[in-house]
Amino acid sequence: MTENRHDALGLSNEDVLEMYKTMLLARKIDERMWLLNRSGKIPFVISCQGQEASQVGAAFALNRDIDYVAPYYRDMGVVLTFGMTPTELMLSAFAKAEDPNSGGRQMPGHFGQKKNRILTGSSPVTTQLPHAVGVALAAKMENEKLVSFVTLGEGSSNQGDFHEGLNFAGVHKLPVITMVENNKYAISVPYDRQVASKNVSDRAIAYGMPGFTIDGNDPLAVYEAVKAARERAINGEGPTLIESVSYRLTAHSSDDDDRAYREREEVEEAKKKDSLFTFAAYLKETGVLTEEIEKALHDEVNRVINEATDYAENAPYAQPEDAMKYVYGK
Ligand SMILES: Cc1ncc(C[n+]2csc(CCOP(=O)(O)OP(=O)(O)O)c2C)c(N)n1
Ligand SMILES: [Mg+2]
Repeated sequence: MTENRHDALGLSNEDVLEMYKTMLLARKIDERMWLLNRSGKIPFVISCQGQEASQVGAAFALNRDIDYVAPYYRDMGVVLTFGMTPTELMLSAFAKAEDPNSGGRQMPGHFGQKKNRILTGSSPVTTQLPHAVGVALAAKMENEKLVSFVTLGEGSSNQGDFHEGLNFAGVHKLPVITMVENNKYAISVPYDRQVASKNVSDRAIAYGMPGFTIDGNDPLAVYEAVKAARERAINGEGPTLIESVSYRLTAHSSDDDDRAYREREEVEEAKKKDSLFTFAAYLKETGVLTEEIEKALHDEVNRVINEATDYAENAPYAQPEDAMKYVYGK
């Protein structure tokens, strides 16, 4: 019998099943989006596949009633955990008027939903980081016991916003957790052509904060790291940099062909560590997930995604005049 690791983290069997279900939901929505894209129904997909464990493990460690998240485009697992629904994600994929992110005016993956404290992001990578630091500054100034959580890719950690934001957070000891989702590529560029240091987390020392590199295929490891970072932040001990290492299982986006720059063997090798399988195996070995529960989860997820797809496909587009809404203030 595999050792039960979730008990020690304060997670019940129901909690870890919920984590698994959210990871499965994210994966299956993503897979459906590729089918819809290839059949000409939606224009673009940017995948979470391979990063679900990082996203869901981290989001579960936050307080979903008070914390703020500034997710990046792959973070379907984060926004699902924070309350965005599969139907809302599909409305965004189909660019329909009811899309909560932008009313169908932005590309998919540009998440933003005020009621769930999901910050609106923009397309230049890493701009979300100073925004998240700003939320943490506001929380500190107003003495609110909450944290701000921001994610980005490892390639994006070379943007100026990363250094400026983290330095400011370190100087002012702000309650912000930065999680770099290192999926080993920035479009076609592999890690060793992007970053000179062994780990992205090595940079934390320069900003006066702790830095950790963790297994991003293990949702429990991610949960543990983010939970500890949250506690430090709430106790006034300041920010943390976490680098969660996994692998991008799909091409960069639906407009990219990754066969041009990486070997199939490498992708096949990475699939052996796919968290959807390894976490399911862990849950089975610890007696949490049975064949019966697994089948019921798959059936439910499929039903939810079918309903979300049908709803979004049949929903109305925005009115042309809505294109100018909220663009300029009055
Ligand atoms: C400032 C800026 N430069 C370039 C781009 C184009 N771009 C979009 S995603 C991307 C790759 C980012 O790689 P990484 O940060 O590792 O994230 P990943 O896509 O691998 O999750 C690039 C270069 C952009 N959106 N913004
Ligand atoms: Mg990357």
